[in-house]
Amino acid sequence: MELLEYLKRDEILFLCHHNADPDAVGSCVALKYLASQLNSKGNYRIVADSISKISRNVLNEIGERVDVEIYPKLPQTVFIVDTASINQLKVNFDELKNKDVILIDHHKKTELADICKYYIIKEDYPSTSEIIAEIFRELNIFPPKNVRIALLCGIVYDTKHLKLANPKTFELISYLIKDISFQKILSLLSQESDYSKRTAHLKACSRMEIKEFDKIKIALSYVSSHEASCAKTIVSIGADIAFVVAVRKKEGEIRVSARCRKHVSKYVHLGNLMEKIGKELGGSGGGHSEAGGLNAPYDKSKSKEKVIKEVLNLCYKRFVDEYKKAKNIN
Ligand SMILES: [Mn+2]
Repeated sequence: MELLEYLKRDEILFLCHHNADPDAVGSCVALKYLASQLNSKGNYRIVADSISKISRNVLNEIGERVDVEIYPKLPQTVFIVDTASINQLKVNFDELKNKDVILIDHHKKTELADICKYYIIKEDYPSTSEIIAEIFRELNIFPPKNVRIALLCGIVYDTKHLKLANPKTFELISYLIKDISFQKILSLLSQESDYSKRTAHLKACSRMEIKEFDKIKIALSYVSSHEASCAKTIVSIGADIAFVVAVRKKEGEIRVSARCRKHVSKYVHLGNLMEKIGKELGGSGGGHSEAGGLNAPYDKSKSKEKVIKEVLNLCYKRFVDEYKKAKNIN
């Protein structure tokens, strides 16, 4: 397996996407363990520019660490894990291009793959953790309990508590779980929505504009943070598709998160749509068929209100264009 040649290297940096979720963290913890089994003298580190609260729960439980850093120093070998596009990482791209980059992911393939020496992208896997668990199984290396907890958390989190699981997911869970309590995994992943998140949900709903096209309810809104969770919430209470913008003036950045119901994703793949709109806005995007996002630079010469309006209009317009094309409506 070519992957193993890279995992045997003496120094490896494992990179998680921004606001690293349990799937990214679990996958990295397991890869780091695998590397250390293959090369006990290796120097291995996991880095993310930020870590989600739930991931912190998991890391505390298993006694592992992820270093929170932006623009980390890059060794010759860099693994990028569970990450669809370069904009989800705070790394020096010019420097990265000259390294041996290995990508392991389950999102739609983007241009990030072009700079990789080697990649494993399995879009049909509900989680990256399953891709990694399968590698362990194939190698006949049974991971220790803390690594299995990390992978199970990744799987259960990304499958939305198994709602998106497929038959293989259950097979891999039964391979991993053995002496681990499933209730324990669920409790590590459960958290009361925090105050700022609930506030953002309520604001997103109160500011929401609802448009309709071909009986599809399209919700457009904006917040200053938690845009992904807001888009998810808006779909859960009735929209067919939601676009939520967050403008971060200080960081000079616009973020858009989109979520939709399955019947919409049959016509428009949100990951593709967000990749397209992201490029149009001078940034990048990607994601899955029912969940996507983009990051783009914020044009400071324009007011926040104007930017929000323009971005939401663009999302609406491009979505309708793609939908019409797919459904053959003129
Ligand atoms: Mn994932």
